[in-house]
Amino acid sequence: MTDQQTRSEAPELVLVEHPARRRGPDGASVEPPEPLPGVALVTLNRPRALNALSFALLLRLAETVEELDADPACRAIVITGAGTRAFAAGADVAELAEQTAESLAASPGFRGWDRVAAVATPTIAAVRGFALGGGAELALACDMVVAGDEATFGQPEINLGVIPGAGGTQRLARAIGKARAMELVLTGRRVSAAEAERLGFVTRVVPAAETLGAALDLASAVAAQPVEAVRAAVAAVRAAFETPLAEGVRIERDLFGSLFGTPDQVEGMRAFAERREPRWRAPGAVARPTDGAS
Ligand code: CO8
Repeated sequence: MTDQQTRSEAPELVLVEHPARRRGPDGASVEPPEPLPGVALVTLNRPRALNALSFALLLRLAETVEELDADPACRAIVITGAGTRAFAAGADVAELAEQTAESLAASPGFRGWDRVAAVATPTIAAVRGFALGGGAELALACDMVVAGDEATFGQPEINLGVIPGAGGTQRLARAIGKARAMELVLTGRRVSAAEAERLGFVTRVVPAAETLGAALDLASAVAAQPVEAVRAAVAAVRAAFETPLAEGVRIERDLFGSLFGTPDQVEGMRAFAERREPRWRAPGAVARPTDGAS
């Protein structure tokens, strides 16, 4: 992928910056530009509709993260929304209003969230403004969430006569517990970034203008770690969401074992013995320990 690459079919729906550039405290790229090796930035780009997730946008998003996931030079993905008002205000309600049970069942739309959640590369949502409905579900589908202090999360679907349909009832319940998830889903109440952090589905809250920069810095820190161990850790922690405890512990043990004999395991333990910093392998084609593990 090239810097600021877009696709010809729908050039404005999703933007890609790979490698991403470091941002300053105002959210602007630092000068001179400083590429962050291994970090990709994916921007939902329908700011006038508060980045509402139309079927076309979801498809493009899923394709984009999967392409990045297949690129060995990409070691962490940040997903954000264009503009300052919203990460994403949900699925596109105008489009949803025209659906039937049958058309939805046949639609690949739901798979957009699943496909983002399934990539082996760690993902970070950088949330400013509204993350509602499918937007909150997209943040929940990411591995970590960095939120601006004015961000607002919520599952307002009940106010539309429906329920969360992109994993919200499941991922939210697992992230914050049944009683709290039930209240948010049944009332549609919005929560602030501070409350979301207290509830446990936001990794970190930062001043709004610093959101993207903080998410990119976090991604950069992850991208600098040994890649096979990162992917194993991602798969193991995700397994905690997907499996009973005993099965998750078994998956963790298998992944732990799979790292022994890898160059970075040998280097990491040798560096410890020699009291020096480890020198991890540069990004490149490596086996993916997540295969079949999550
Ligand atoms: N879909 C489509 N357009 C939207 C959406 C949306 N979810 N949210 C905002 N917009 C549009 C508005 O229509 C408006 O467009 P226009 O200027 O052309 O009229 C523009 O964005 C700006 O919005 P507002 O004027 O409403 O801005 P406000 O600041 O007054 O309000 C809110 C901001 C509170 C975020 C408000 O826009 C709102 O409530 N939006 C809808 C939130 C919502 O209900 N989200 C849940 C949608 S359902 C869902 O996500 C289900 C997910 C599972 C689906 C699975 C499908 C396969």
